[in-house]
Amino acid sequence: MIEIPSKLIDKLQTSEKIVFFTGAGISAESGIPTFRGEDGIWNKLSPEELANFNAFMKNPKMVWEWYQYRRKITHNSQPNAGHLAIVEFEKYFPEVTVITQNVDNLHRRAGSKIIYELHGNIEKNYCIKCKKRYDEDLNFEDGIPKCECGGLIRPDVVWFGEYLPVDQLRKSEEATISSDIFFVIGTSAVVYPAAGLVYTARQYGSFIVEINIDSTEVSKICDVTFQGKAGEVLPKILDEVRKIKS
Ligand code: BV8
Ligand code: ZN
Repeated sequence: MIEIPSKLIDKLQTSEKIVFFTGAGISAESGIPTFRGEDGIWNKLSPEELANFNAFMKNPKMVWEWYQYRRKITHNSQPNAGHLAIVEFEKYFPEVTVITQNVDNLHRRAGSKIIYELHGNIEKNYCIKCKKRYDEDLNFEDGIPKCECGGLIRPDVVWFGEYLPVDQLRKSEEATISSDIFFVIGTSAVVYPAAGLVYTARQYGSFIVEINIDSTEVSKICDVTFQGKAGEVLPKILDEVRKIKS
């Protein structure tokens, strides 16, 4: 039975600006494996071997196979009750912002209006030589998509050692600073600078609510922590919001 603490109910009553900061855990119930859980994709191959530029230049075919595998999973997956509950919040609060570390496009497919993608989007690609964008289907001749200029095409995601898109990070920081409630959902909060947003939220006095099946690096600085699945807890909090706002 999921209990909503009264201090969260009080906060929901008076809040206007809500931020949902999400990680791979919110897409787990859509069938997309997380990175570091027991079924995590990085248990077999480490992130250093796959999600970085040198790995890509050394073995573009292997890295492309990994992204094509993940792209197939995301194409066959649907937004789950957690993504959809976040969209419903937009009916009850004047400002709802999604800041996601996920590249699976599920918040967009669920219908969220304001989304900042800190680590890129698996549906997008660009040529590393001339930067031409290739966001439609790619043609894989010998397993590696090539640009008309002859350059290698890569997924438009942020790899380790790469900078996050400056405008997405700046807008995420602004939304975090002015947020009344900052939800941290389905993230192990070990990857920076994204995870730093939780500390920014705390520094500026946001009410921080964690939803995770485990405890994490940031659990101790949250005002409320739900030990549960995002797809179950978020709809329960939404029910509470409907009661308050009706
Ligand atoms: C940067 C790519 C500046 C896309 C990802 C050495 C050199 C350079 C940088 C560093 C360095 N050492 C450290 C760093 C910083 C590094 C970093 O933070 N490393 C960590 C691992 C120590 N960061 C960077 O490199 C960043 N760039 O710093 O640039 C710079 C530039 C040059 C030189 C120096 C510095 C770039 C970070 C982005 C990396 N790219 N992905 C892709 O292929 O996906 S990170 C990868 O991890 C994903 O993007 C993912 O989003 C992110 C975080 O993982 P989570 O989303 O939290 O997922 P995880 O599996 O970990 O956890 C899932 C959680 O869900 C769990 O807690 C689980 O309990 C929970 N859960 C499961 N099921 C459910 C659930 N919760 C609720 N309900 C459920 N049903
Ligand atoms: Zn090119």
